[in-house]
Amino acid sequence: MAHTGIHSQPVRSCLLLVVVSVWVQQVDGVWPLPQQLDQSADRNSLSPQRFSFTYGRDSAAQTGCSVLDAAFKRYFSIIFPDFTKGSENGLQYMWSEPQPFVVSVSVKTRGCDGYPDEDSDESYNLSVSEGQAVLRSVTVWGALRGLESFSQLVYQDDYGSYFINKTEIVDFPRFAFRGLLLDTSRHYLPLHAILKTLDAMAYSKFNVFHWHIVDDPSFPYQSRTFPDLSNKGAFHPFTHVYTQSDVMRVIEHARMRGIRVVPEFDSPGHTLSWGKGQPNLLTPCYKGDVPSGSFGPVDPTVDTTYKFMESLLKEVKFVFPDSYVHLGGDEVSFACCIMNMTAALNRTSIVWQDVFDYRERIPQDTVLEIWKGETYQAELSRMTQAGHRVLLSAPWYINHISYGQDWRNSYAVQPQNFSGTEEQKKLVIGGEVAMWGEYVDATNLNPRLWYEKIHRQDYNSYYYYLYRIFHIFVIFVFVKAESLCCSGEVVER
Ligand code: CP6
Repeated sequence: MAHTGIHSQPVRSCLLLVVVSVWVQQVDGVWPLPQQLDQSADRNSLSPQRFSFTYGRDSAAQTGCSVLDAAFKRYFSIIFPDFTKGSENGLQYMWSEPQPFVVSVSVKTRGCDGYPDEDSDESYNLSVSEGQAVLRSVTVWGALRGLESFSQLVYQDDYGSYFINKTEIVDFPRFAFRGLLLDTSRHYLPLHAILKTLDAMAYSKFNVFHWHIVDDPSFPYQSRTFPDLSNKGAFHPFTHVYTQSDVMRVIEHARMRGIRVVPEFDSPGHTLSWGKGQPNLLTPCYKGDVPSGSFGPVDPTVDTTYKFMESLLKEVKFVFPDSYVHLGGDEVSFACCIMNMTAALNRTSIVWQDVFDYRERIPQDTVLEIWKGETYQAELSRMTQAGHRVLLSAPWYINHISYGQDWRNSYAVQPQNFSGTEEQKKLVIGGEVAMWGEYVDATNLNPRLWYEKIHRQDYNSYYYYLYRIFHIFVIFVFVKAESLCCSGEVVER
C-alpha cells in the first residue's frame, strides 16, 4: 500500500500539471469579436487525419459550390499548418486515439457563382460541440465568415496537438461596408502583394477592396479601349501594369473570400499620368500667352473629354462586376463634370467629400466618402442630413504614422457618434482603411497594414507576459515537487 501511495505521487502531480496547464491555456479569441460568443472550458482534440468539412444535408449548396469547395481546402491548411498529407502526424504527439471531427456547413440560398454585393447577408451561427461543429448561414458569404471564426477557435498546445473548445457563436456585421484602400499608382504593387492583402483582409472580415488603381504618378491599368494610357502612363509598359488577366485574378481571388472590388478612376484631378497617353485630355497651363508645358486637371471645356470619359467608364463597368464605382473628385473645384456622367453609368458612385463640400449638385444615391480628419463628425451630420449614404475613412488614414500605438485611436472611433437622428445614423454604411502609396510599396505594405494588430492581440499586452511567466512558474513548481517525491521513492527502495 505504501508503495502505491508513493508511486502514485508523481502520476498525480503530472495529472495536476496537465490540468493546471489546460486551465491556464488561454482560450483563443475570435477577431473581430462576434456579436455573441459563449465558450466553455470543455475541449475537443482535433486530428488532421480525421477532420473534415462537409455540406449539411439541408444545405442549398453542395459539393461543386466553387466558393465553399475552395474555402474548405484553404481553411484545412490554415487550421493544420504543419500537416502535409503523407508525413502523417508531423509535429504532433497524440495522447490518445484520434477522434473524428466533422464541420457541417449549411447555407439557405445557393449563389455560389455570383459576387458579393452591398446587400449580401454575412450572418452566420456556429455551434461547436463534441466531435462536430454546425455552421449555418443564409449565403455562402456568411459561411465564409463562419469558417474564418471556426479557424480562429482552433489552437495547438505546446506538444503540437490541436484543440477546439465547445463554443456557440451568433454573428453578423455591424456595418455592411468594411473597406481597405490600396494605392497602386504612387508605387506599383505586384499582383502577389495585392492577393496576399486580400487573404489578410479575409482574416479580419474586411469585405471591400477599394482599388485606387491610377493617379498622378502612374497609370498601371492596361485598358482595352485605350492601351496608350498604360503604354505611356505606367512606370513601365510591361512590368508595371495590371493586365486584363491580372485584374480578373484579383476579382476572382477577392470573390472567393467574399470581398468586393471597387475600382477608383479618380478624376478630374489626380490625372497627370492620364495625359501622357491621351493627348488633349488635360487642361494646358499658360505662361502669358504660351503653353508652359505643365497641365492641370481633365479639361472640362472640350467635347472630346466627355467622349473619352464615357468610353473609359463603359470599359470599367464591363471589367469590374461590382455595382459601385469610385469616381474620386477630390482636390479639384469642378467635379460637376464627372457627376453628369453617372446617370449613364447606371452604377452607384462613390465620391470623395470634396464634391459635397463644393456644393455641387449630387445625385441622391451617390455615396460620399469622408477623408478630412479635423471635422469629420460635423461632416457626417451634414451629409446624412442631406440624405446621402456615407463612408468614413478619415480616422483610418493609416498611411499617416506617428511614434507608436496609432491603433488606439483607430479602434476607439464610433462612426455613428455624431449629432443626428437614428435615420441619419443608418446612412453610415461603413468605413475604409486607407493605405496611400507615397511611402508604401511591396516591401513595407504588409507590416504597415497588419503589424500593430498582431501586437495588439498578443505580445503588446503585459497580461500575455504575466501569463507566460505564470505558466513557467507552475511547471517549475510541479517539476520540483515531482523530483522531491521521486527521491522519496528511491529512499524507500
Ligand atoms: N491621393 C488622392 C492622395 C490623397 C487623396 N486623394 C491623400 C490626401 C491626404 C492624405 C493622404 C492621401 N494621396 N488621389 C485624398 C482623398 Cl493624408
